[in-house]
Amino acid sequence: MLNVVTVNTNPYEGQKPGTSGLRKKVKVFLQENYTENFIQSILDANKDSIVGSTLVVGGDGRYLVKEVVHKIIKICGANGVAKLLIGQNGILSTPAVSCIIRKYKTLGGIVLTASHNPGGINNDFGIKFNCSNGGPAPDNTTNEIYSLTTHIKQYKIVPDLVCAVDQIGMQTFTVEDRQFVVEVIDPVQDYVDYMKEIFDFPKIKTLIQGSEQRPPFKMLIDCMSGVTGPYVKRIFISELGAPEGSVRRATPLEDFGGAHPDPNLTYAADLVTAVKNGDYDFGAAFDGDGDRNMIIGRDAFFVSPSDSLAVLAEHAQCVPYFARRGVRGLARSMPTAAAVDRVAAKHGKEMFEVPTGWKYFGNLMDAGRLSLCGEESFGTGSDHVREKDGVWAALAWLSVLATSGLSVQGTLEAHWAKYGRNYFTRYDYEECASDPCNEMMQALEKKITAPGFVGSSFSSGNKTYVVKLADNFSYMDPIDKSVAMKQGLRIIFEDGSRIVLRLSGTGSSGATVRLYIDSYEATEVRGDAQQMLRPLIEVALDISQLRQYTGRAAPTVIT
Ligand code: G16
Repeated sequence: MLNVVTVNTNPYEGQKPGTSGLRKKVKVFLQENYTENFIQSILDANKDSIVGSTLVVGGDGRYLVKEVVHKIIKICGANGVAKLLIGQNGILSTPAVSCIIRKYKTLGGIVLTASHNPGGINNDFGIKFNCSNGGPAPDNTTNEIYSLTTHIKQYKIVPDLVCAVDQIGMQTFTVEDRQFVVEVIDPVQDYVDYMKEIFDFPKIKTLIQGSEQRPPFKMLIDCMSGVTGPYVKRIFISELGAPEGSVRRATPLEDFGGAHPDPNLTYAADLVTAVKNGDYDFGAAFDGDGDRNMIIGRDAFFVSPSDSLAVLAEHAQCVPYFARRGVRGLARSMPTAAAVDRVAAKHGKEMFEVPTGWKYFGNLMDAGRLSLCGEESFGTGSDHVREKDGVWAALAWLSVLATSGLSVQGTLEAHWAKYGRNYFTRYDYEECASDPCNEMMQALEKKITAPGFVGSSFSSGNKTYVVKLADNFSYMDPIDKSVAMKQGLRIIFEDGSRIVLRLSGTGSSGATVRLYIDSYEATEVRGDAQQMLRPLIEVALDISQLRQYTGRAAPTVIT
């Protein structure tokens, strides 16, 4: 029999979850009781249902995941949790956690990831709680967790509980007078089974392997040394018959091989170069925890995440899951370009604009009003789970291409010819000093909400923009009527162009400023997004005084 020990502790400041969980430097989590406090607070926030419950636990394989899995086992055992479902060696992608929570109807799950942020002893770690719907906890739950961290005095632990998380199978422990079960599961099986229900694997296999009508479709998938490696190998190589060489960086590494596991043009530049210089029809990259994706075509033709969502919405019927169930509403986060809005309007679907953060899609999906959604931050997904899902997005694209016979570029060009094109760019200024950035946001909010700003005009190049609306975006959830305030400063012009500024909620130190520019051209004007948007970018830099406040002449990342 194992004993429960109650340990006295003191609160730490700053354990406030951001856009998606608590993300800090590893060394912050290594402070005495820091991690224990946060885990106990998660369990306490669920105090009415924690005893006798089942939770899912897993992470993206980054530095500290294994140690924290062991802490979670010991703390959950002490708090009366009946059962944990844990990915072997603590590995589970974020969408797989969501899938498993839903499939086994658990109380929720604890996800160990800092997503696309770098890993290793000197980099980032994160802990996130997902609820019984499989999605990231909503604001009221994360606020409750945070509040508990501010006055925690004790946590409970079973110090002598030793569990082999490398062995698949059931392990039962007697903790005082209770049975506590830890089931170590194959991290990929449930997820792969689900993908086979959602997609037509034989059809995608024929695309990849080629047929009498079509040569083999060549692709290169970059797992960026994150968690998706085992999922990608099982799905694309074992199930869909892609050649071994179709996959790169497919072994999860604690430090992602020193790389920044964020699938964008800057941090996945290796993939872009390889596809550009090689003979590939398709390229995809996924982030550390497998929820983000980047899609490129032959010659590294880039698909912006906003366009990716619009294309998948337009061709949703190519995916058997949607063909069977139909498509309800569509949604995007506020800064995401409005390409999908046009698809929704054309097909008569409800369209939602939510704040940045996947958690805001959950209620709409649970209420049966939302099927397909996405974010400019390389997130695309559907109501099959309650997280964005990188591998799902790649399979959805292959389903579209297998049906149409078009190339990636051909698909986009056909889409723009039909709907016009939203040009979009995002400028990231990473790890700036926090104070001047906060001052900048305050000053800008004051400026754009002052009388007379609406109706004023700004000129740059040969363009003049007249302000139609300017505010700090707030959102009322149509289902539970909860309100999220101050979700980003936006300036909308008469022609529908938009400038959006917000501070990132996923960084672990300093402030990251994100500037988003979205502009629509109804007729087919061919041009590079950076060139097309130059006048509006200049207007944005001028109104915000961003260069002056941040001291940065240029952004860290341009998407
Ligand atoms: C998280 C959320 C996303 C959101 C993103 C925004 O992504 O899950 O829904 O779009 O943060 O990040 P930021 O606040 O930095 O702009 P992830 O992939 O880090 O979990």
